[in-house]
Amino acid sequence: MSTNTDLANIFHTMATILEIKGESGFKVNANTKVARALEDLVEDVSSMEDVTKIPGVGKSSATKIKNYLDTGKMVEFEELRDSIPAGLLDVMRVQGIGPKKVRQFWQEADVTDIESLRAAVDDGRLANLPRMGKKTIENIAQALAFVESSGDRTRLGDAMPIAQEIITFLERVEGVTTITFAGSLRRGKETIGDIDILASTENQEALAQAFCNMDSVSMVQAKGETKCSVRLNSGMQVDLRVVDEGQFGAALLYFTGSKEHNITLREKAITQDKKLNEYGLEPVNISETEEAIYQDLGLPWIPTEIREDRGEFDCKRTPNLITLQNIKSDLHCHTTASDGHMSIEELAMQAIARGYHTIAVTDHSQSQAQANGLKPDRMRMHIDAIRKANASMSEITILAGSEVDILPDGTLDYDDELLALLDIVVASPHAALTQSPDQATQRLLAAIEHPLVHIIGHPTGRIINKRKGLEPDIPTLVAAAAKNNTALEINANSYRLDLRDTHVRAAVNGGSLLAVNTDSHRPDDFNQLRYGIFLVGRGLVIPGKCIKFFIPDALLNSSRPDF
Ligand code: DGT
Ligand code: CA
Ligand code: CA
Ligand code: ZN
Repeated sequence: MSTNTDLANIFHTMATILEIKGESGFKVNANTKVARALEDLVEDVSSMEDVTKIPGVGKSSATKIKNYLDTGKMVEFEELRDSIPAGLLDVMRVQGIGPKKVRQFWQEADVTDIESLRAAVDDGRLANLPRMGKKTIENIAQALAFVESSGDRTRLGDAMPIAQEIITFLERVEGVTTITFAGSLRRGKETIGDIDILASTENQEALAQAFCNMDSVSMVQAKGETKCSVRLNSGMQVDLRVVDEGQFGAALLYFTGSKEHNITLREKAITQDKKLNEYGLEPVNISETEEAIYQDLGLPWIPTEIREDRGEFDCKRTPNLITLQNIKSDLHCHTTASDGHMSIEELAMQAIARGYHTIAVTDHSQSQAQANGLKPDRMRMHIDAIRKANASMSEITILAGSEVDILPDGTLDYDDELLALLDIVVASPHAALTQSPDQATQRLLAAIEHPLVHIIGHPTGRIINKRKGLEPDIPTLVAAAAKNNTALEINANSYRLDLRDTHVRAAVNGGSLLAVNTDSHRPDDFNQLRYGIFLVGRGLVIPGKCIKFFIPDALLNSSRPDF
């Protein structure tokens, strides 16, 4: 995570805590404003001479920022965080509970964490609060059950920056020769149980010491020569395993998993009278690296994303997975016209910086009032503005599009006349996400079959660890998408990752097109593409087979790209 993002998160959290504590709106807003400014900031805050140049950053915020840049900590934030019960912020993970409700539940029903919220729901304490309708309680109970069932797993997009920071820090410890992450993180799973780090070093003691003494560690659970386990302030667990350099490949293979992949691999070894474990493959030929071990077992190297024992052993060659460099366009992005934080030009600059040939501006349609969705008249003017920007920038093609709501009954939020003016229509479900599976299937089918729709955006609308989203019949949708040449989106935002890996695989097998998009609202969001790439790999989407999106001709030869 960048320093800008780290700091923005801190200011957002401060705003939330202040609101929970019932502080004035002025104080809350001041922090939110700083957070937003940091998110929008293009340059790295740590390289700025004078942070008061950032809009909204006054003297006192500047002091806090400086404190953080100098020490890696912000005293005021830590004091504020420690002034409320430790589990209170977790309560916000429950969909529909914002700071105001958290405050009410805390003050009036003794809710301090997820567990006490559960108790308050069960014993009727919440229902007895003023202005608390039966429907609201039902919704909270349902959302709470989802949070409870998702357990302690951390989103990939939250775990990855933490792991990278730890590795960057440990790489510099004296004696370390090799260090990398393994486990579900290396496989790019959507959520991570714990972070697994694997290292070789000439000084085990120094590495264990450095690892267990990191600033971010709240508790050391095990500290040995070859294995250490810690819990971080964020709640995540991190395992560090130290292995001999010569056994690194075997250990990396073992600790990357999945367990299911390992078991099948070991069985394959046994049928060849060989023995595979975390220390190596016996009898040993050339088994120092992962590649060599697979080769010794008569297999191609298997990309980490597909090591789930879901058919990967049938690969005759290493599949040629899509990489970040293959992506040359983004077809779902927002500007300040709706709820984005970039102008059309800023969006285009971000795309140019990433070497894209095409960017689509897809702001929200009219029903998304809270996201400042565009009424038809304003949309028409926006289209003109996009075309003007496109004409003035020769380095990139800017498509005029919209992210049009798929209304609960499957109709679209703009009439056909307006949709026909657009180069690209991304149709997405945003509301009524608790519909029955049947209703959801019919709703999405209608959009897939609509002749003016190109892409179905985040088809289920789920939010990882927060909202289950729609549960349509995926095979039905895939078949219809293939037939109608409508692409299904792989939304790369790490809160969404929607379609999910199993759906993507079904879409690939069913022959439908896929579009990996970032749904960017801020400059930093473009970097979420990496999580979409993991998902593309896990779904085995191969270049040329499905993603016609990335071939310039398909996008440039007509004003309405022919997918
Ligand atoms: P997670 O942390 O729940 O997201 O999932 P993983 O896959 O990271 O699992 P974890 O952290 O429990 O263990 C890391 C790797 O170690 C795992 O992917 C495969 C290997 N492993 C762990 N337990 C076993 C086991 O009982 N048998 C085998 N063959 N491998 C195991
Ligand atoms: Ca793990
Ligand atoms: Ca582990
Ligand atoms: Zn969007």
